[in-house]
Amino acid sequence: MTGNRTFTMIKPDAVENGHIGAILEKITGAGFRIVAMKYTQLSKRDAEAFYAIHSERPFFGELVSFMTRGPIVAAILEKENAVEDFRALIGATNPAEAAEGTIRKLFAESIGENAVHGSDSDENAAIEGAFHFSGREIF
Ligand code: RTP
Ligand code: MG
Repeated sequence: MTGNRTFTMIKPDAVENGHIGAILEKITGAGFRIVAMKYTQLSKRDAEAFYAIHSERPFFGELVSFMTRGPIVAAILEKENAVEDFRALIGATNPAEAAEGTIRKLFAESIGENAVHGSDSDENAAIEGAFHFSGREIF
């Protein structure tokens, strides 16, 4: 039932700023169940592979160095309509444009350092979840 799952990362800026607990509270408070979770750090190779779709964009180098500069929390979340509902919960890519009460509005600093990732489709949610977790780590 891939339609019921999404993948997220709490990015290095939010970890550095001490927002892990508050962000997890927002996520579980919105009705998402954590089915997999780890505290880890991406290597340059990991980040380049994860964000390969953006490799031609002008911000790619900045994105890879940001995403590798410190630890992240990676998680798979389960809820009805997970992908769309989670994108609504995190808000627009640019926190300046994110709706009030969204995670990016509350905790993000800039369009590049924007606190959280959320998968943009069911297909990518499955790919991204499998990138970080083996079957034994998903509950
Ligand atoms: P995400 O994939 O992290 O959930 O973010 P998103 O869908 O809202 O945005 P996307 O277009 O997929 O961009 C991926 C990440 O790249 C960084 N970015 N920097 N400097 C810039 O103009 C810029 N634009 C995007 C952000 O970290 C964004 O979340
Ligand atoms: Mg995206």
